[in-house]
Amino acid sequence: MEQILSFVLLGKKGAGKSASGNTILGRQAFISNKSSKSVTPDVVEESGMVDGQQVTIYDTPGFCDPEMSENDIQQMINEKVFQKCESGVCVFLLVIEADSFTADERETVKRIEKLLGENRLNQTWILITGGDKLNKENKTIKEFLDENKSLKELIQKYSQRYHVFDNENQRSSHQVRILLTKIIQKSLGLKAKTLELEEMKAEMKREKEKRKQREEVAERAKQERKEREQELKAIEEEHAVVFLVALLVLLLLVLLLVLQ
Ligand SMILES: Nc1nc2c(ncn2[C@@H]2O[C@H](COP(=O)(O)OP(=O)(O)OP(=O)(O)O)[C@@H](O)[C@H]2O)c(=O)[nH]1
Ligand SMILES: [Mg+2]
Repeated sequence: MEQILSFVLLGKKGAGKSASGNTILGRQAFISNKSSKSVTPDVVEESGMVDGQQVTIYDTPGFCDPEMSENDIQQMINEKVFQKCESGVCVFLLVIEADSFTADERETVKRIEKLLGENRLNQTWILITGGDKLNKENKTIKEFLDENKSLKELIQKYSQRYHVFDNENQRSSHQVRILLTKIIQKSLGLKAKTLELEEMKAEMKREKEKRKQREEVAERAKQERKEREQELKAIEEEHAVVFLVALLVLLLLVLLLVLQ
């Protein structure tokens, strides 16, 4: 692709927009940290080469910041983003944290969709941050989405245009390459079937391994239960023998006493 590819990071305050921008560029281009107010108060533009592709990223202030009016944010994005980036290929990344998709977050999505308007929606992708947290919980993205039906529905509405980022692992260029390939292939009108298939296969493999692990644990528990039952049975039998011997001795003593 010859043209500059622009990414516009949009989302709720603290969703991980700036961190995702850093992951894409592979450097600390944007300030990212936990704060009660918006860490990014203005639109910040940074560029770089990503996987041989010239990329420009527009990081935007978070929605739902009590210190910024929504009109201000909308006006800012209109002037500093839409008017600039749309001369080339512009992709909007709707950043959502891999956590429960609350009513508040759903409302933010609606506002962003309104800001983007119908025309830009098919250039919009959902970027789920916190992939590391899912990994720690040993949860696949499929399992996570099954637990969060409204997010799953949102992804369906976006024709499965979504990707998961682990911003804790910003050196992993693989996750960026997959995102880029998916986007480039889709924007060229090709389907990213190969990659989707690759991801699906990897996901199926992970699920299979997890199922196998669960079966092994269940089998071990079954084996241990069986062993415990056998031990108990052996102890019971031992007790029965001791009891019988004691009874015999007692009878013998009684007999001896009677005979005397
Ligand atoms: N564990 C984990 N933490 C993340 C991830 N992405 C972002 N964070 C953390 O989430 C916090 C907020 O990230 P930012 O990148 O500053 O979020 P933002 O959306 O730019 O926030 P504003 O600019 O305030 O709107 C930071 O502490 C990040 O380290 C991720 O993938 N995994
Ligand atoms: Mg930010």
